[in-house]
Amino acid sequence: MKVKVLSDSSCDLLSDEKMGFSSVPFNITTNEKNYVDDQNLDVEAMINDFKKYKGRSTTACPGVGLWLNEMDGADEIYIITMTSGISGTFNSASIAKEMYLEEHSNAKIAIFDTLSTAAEETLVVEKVLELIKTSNTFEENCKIIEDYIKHTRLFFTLESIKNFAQNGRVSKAVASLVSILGITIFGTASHEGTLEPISKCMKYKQALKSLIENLNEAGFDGGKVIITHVKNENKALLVKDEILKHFPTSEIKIYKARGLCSYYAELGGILIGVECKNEYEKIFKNH
Ligand code: X90
Repeated sequence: MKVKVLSDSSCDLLSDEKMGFSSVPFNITTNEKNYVDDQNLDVEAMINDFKKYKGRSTTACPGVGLWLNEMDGADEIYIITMTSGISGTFNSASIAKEMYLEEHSNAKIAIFDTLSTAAEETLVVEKVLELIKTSNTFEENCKIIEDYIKHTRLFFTLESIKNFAQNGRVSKAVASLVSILGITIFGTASHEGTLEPISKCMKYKQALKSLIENLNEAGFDGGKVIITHVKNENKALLVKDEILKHFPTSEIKIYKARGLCSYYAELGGILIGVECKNEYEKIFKNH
C-alpha cells in the first residue's frame, strides 16, 4: 500500500521521496521574473532581487494539476495546506482530491487546513510523517491530526508587511501599519487564519516579552517548537534562548523560510510554531 503526505511550499520542508513527502510549489512573480518555490529555487538570490525590485509582484497557489501529479497512484493521502483564510491552496487541493477519487475510488484522502503557515504548518507535517510510521489506521491518524491542529499556534515578528498589503491580503487597518518604519509587528495567526497583529514594538526585547506572555496564555509548557526565519538566524537564536529560559524543556528546531514565506514575511521575519495545551478555536470560513 502506498501512502503519501503532501503539502504546499509554505511548509519549510522540501520533497523527500524516502519519507513519502512531496512539496507542491507556489509561484512568486514580478514584472521581470517568475520564481517557482521548489527545491531548485535559490531563496537567497530571490531575497536579494527583491531588495532592489521596486515594481509590483504577486503570488499564485499551486494549481490542481500539480497536486494531482504528486498524488502519484497512492492509496492513502494526507494533504496539509496553508491557511484558506488568505490563500486558494486549500481550495485547489480539494478539487484535486475530488478528481483523484473519480479515478481511484478506493483511495483515502484527507485534507487538513492549518489556518496557518510556515512553522506551524511544518509542525503538522512532521507530526503526520511520524504518524504514518505507526501501525495506526488512516482514520485513527486523521483524528489525531485534527486534534493536533487545534493545539498548535503561530506567532511571528515582522519588520515589514509591504508585500502582504500590496497583495490585498490584510485589512486596511493592518495595512496602515506598514507605513511605520523601524517597528516590529508582533502577531499571531487569527482563529480564521488571517494575520492578526498583537502589538507594535520599537525594540525586539518588547516583542520577546509579548511572545512569552502569549505562550503562557496559550498554555504552552515546553513542547515542540519550530522557528522559521527569513535570513535572520541571529534573531531566531535569540527567540530560541528566550523560550528556553522560560520553558527549559522545549524542543526547538530552526528552519530557513522557503520562497513564499520569505516573500510575505520579508527580510528579517520570524515565525514561531508551538504545541500548546489550550485548544485554539479554528474557524473554517471558506469550505
Ligand atoms: O498566492 C497565494 O495563494 C499566497 C497567499 C498568501 C500567503 C501568505 C504567506 C504568509 C507568510 C507571513 C506572516 C504570518 C501571517 C499569518 C497568517 C496565517 C508568513
